[in-house]
Amino acid sequence: MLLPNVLITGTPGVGKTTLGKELASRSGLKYINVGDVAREGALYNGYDPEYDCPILDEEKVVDELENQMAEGGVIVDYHGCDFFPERWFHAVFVLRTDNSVLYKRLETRGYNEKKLRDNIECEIFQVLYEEAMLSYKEDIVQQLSSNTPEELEENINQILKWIEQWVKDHNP
Ligand code: DAT
Repeated sequence: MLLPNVLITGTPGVGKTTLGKELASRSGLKYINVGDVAREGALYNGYDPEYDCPILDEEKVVDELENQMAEGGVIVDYHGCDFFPERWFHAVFVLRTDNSVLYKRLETRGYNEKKLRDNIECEIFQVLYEEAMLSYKEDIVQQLSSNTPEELEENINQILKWIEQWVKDHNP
């Protein structure tokens, strides 16, 4: 059976992991957190002293995921999307969160002032939405508001419906 690959992207803290895992458990698709994959395989090619974090080796990450993506039925979670092959994804969902709500979530994570400011700016300037619109066909990119548990539930149901329709359309 053919199954779609779905990308969940957006600024850190918008709810990608929460949504991605729940979606996987309800749809039966496989959940992949790119940050975890990189950590487990040490897929880095440097260290960014300004942001105090390792730099992702994008080529190695793509190589690592290629086989699973080719199989289909994968939900990918990452706060970036311009280095994945465009052909991988059948739908791209960009989660969006209001600044005040996002600020509180990131503060809870213990982010320092700079990291907080950078991430809030990233959301204000809709960096991930623009990146998604530039990297994929516009008609497969969709923004979803992710401020409340009610919206989380709505988003999960909306994506589940989309998956169901895709499976119907591609498995005659
Ligand atoms: P991300 O994976 O984008 O970094 P997350 O899934 O870890 O984000 O969520 C960050 C925090 O916000 C976490 O405590 C769960 C909470 N959260 C996520 N989506 C939410 C929503 N729609 N409404 C309320 N809280 C949410």
